[in-house]
Amino acid sequence: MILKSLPAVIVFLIMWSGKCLAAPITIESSFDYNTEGWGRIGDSGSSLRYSSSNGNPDGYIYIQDAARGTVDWFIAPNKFNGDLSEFLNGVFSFDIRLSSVSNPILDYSIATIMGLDGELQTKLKVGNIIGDIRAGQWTTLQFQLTPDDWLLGGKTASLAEFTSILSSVTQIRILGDWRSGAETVSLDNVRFSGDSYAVPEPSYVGIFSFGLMGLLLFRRKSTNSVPQ
Ligand SMILES: [Ca+2]
Ligand SMILES: [Ca+2]
Repeated sequence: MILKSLPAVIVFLIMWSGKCLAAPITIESSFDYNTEGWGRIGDSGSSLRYSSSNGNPDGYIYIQDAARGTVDWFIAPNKFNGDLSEFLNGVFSFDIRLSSVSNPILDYSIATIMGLDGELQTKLKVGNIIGDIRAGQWTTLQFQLTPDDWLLGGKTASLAEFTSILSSVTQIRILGDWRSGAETVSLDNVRFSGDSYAVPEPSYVGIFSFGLMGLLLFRRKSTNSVPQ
């Protein structure tokens, strides 16, 4: 009876061990001590700065926008680039703090993910959330790493397009220019989070299965040798 069910037991244990190998994965900047390699692109008069206190909590970075007409963006460092496909179905999140919410530029996307095959832009735009943001307070924004939260060329990306870009990320930008006019935009706790589902190594599965088979054979032999 035991041996008849052995294949089912092995399949179950392989599936179970695969689940057990799922591990949370994170790429994160919390700016505890410095800018962590973050940069800025945009207005030549604007600047990227660091503060060791008054973040959410502790350190944070901020852009002081000179308002000379070019959009400012925070640029993520290299650790946020490359193959991020393991984060598919995960979450991209960060905390933002605006010095002012008046005269918002309503049609700006909040963040972009550039890959070799295109640029994903958040469907969420300034105009969608500015009413929920209070000047001077931290607000957490979250984006699912699925096609539904992103636009590619103005349309919802297909899963294949989305995965392709996530597999070859060249730059991640977060909006540092939310209103018409000068402002200070602060950023903290930038995070990619998800789960990694490692496939069990064949050798590991083989050893595990042979071990299990040996154990069951031993048990069967022991049972058969019990005197009547
Ligand atoms: Ca911080
Ligand atoms: Ca501005």
